[in-house]
Amino acid sequence: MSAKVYPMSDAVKAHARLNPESYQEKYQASIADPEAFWREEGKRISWFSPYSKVKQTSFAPGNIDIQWYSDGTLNACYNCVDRHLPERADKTAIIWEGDEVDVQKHISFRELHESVARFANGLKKLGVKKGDRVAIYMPMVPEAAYAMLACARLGAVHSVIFAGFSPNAIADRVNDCGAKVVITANEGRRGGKVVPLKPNVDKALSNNACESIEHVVVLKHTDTDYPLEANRDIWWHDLIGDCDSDCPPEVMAAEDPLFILYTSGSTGKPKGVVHTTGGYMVYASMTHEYSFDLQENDVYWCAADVGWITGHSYIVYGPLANGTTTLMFEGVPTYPDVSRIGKVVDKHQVTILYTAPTAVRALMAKGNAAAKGSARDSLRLLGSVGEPINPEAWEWYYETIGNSACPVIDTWWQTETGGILIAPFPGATDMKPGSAMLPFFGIKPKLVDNDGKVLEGATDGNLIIEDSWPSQARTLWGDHERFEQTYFSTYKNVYFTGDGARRDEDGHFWITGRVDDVLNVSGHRLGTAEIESALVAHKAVAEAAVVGYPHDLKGQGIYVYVTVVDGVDASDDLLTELVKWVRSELSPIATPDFIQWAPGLPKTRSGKIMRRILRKIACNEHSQLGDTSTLADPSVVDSLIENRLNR
Ligand code: 6R9
Repeated sequence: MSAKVYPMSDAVKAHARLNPESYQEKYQASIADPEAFWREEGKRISWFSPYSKVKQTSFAPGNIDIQWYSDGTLNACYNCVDRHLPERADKTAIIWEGDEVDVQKHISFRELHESVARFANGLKKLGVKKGDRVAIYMPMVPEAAYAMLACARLGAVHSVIFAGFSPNAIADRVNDCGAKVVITANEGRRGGKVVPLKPNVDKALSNNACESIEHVVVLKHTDTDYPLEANRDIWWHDLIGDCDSDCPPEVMAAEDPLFILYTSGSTGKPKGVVHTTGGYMVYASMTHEYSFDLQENDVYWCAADVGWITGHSYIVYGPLANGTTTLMFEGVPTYPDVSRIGKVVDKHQVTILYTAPTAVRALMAKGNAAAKGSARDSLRLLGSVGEPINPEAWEWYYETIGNSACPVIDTWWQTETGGILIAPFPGATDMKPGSAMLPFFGIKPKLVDNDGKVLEGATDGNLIIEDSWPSQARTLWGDHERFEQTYFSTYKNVYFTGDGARRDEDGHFWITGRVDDVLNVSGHRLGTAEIESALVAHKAVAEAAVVGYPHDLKGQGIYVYVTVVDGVDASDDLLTELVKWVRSELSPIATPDFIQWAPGLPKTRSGKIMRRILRKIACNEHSQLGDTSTLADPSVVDSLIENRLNR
């Protein structure tokens, strides 16, 4: 399939900070002399004492050592809050949109400072100090951001645990990092449902399962009362009752950890990805500014959850470091109905909307209902993150949500990268639906074959990054060896992303998905994402997931799970049609061997399809599914097993 090219609109080009030449110039400069480039860019952050060192990084086997700005001192909270007080005290820092339609709050930078500093003083009373770990298990409310920033203010290392995780997952994470305090809420709200958070924390801590925990701080977000355990639990409002807002930010070294964020790997045990302070702040702030072509009066909405890296870098740290008005949304795009996103955009006059392909497809499945009741003409720019966006969804997002007037910035990055590494640049690049396009400044992506040989020109390959960048993860908490093993041992002296990618004739990158999701069918390499993309392009298909299974003749066969659009009959005729469709859309090599109708797909709570489970079912190994506790809805698995086709 040859790619359709969408030019950046003249409106974007007219004010964008980059054009094709200036992008090239700046990129070349960043590669030619990273030391000089990042020495200059580091100044976007306020330092208590300046750095003289800039880049001290080694990817050498046995000596993975990543340090940036190591002799500078700063405080991340100061950068997100205090430094804006002279110019932006009355500017809205956070717009909070509640789960219910008519619930919202506006918090100015002055109010943000007050709330964060008071809460930091509260944590201090509980004995939290520099270097301590604090777990945050909160709904999407402003207090979640206050909690993160308060930790940063004290130099405590936060570890946000997504509010959809189960008690076991909480306990694992708390124990791995030895957290002293858990900050939670009695309940959260999501899509009209109440989510019990405090009871989950109680379960996680029961039977002394988390010995490091000394205190639990509970925000009263709904009216429900839960019993507090004496000497352990305290209400948020009681904790801050007698605290004032005088709380000097702790002086932190650039390489002091800012947070730990757990992410899943190929093995069962979650990895505690560690990000430090200086380089992370420089890179989060810079990418947020350039990738979204930030303007002072933007109302910026990243619809992710603070439980994920996207929420860390692009709801809290990046935007607030840049003095941006950032919108936090408690709910889901489909509640009360699919018109919600558009209505929130209109209500708050959102100019930048950053969300995930899975959300786009959920809206797209309902036809044009998502666009009803809103004009969305305040929007200037759209962003996408989290998985490859299939061209069909891209085009729908562009045309229907963005009124064909806003560029779609498809940002490729990872928990481990801390910030965006590959994306189109407003003003500087055109857009190709499905392509993340070009590297950010200072990023050297390369494609290698399975032996690590660097491949040139238009080709497929494994995506590696040749050199360090400031917001790169420094280690895995307590397990530097696993850090090296996971990211620096498949290919020596480079960072291995775990993703596959294609570079086209124009040098643009197309992420094909995790390398373990790439199939080899009769010696032909096929991205599961490519096949899924072809399927989703069919009007009857709402969502599709493709996995491989061992096939006697072809090496791997193609097993497809399809969710049809509401109201469509999952008939035998449609099945035949879809097989034909994939053959013609993609290639006869990609002919599905099995297509199973899936009323629902097993997804993590962040919306990622858990292919591991689908693979097991496709391989007829459903008795060994492993851990399914992190699924949003574990019940979909049973029905998939019951109706499996490869028996
Ligand atoms: C930010 C985030 C990382 C993995 C990554 C890749 C996939 C993320 C993508 C994308 C294609 C994009 N991914 N963004 N694939 N295009 N724009 O999602 O971090 O949760 O750690 O996931 O997600 O496979 O390796 P994380």
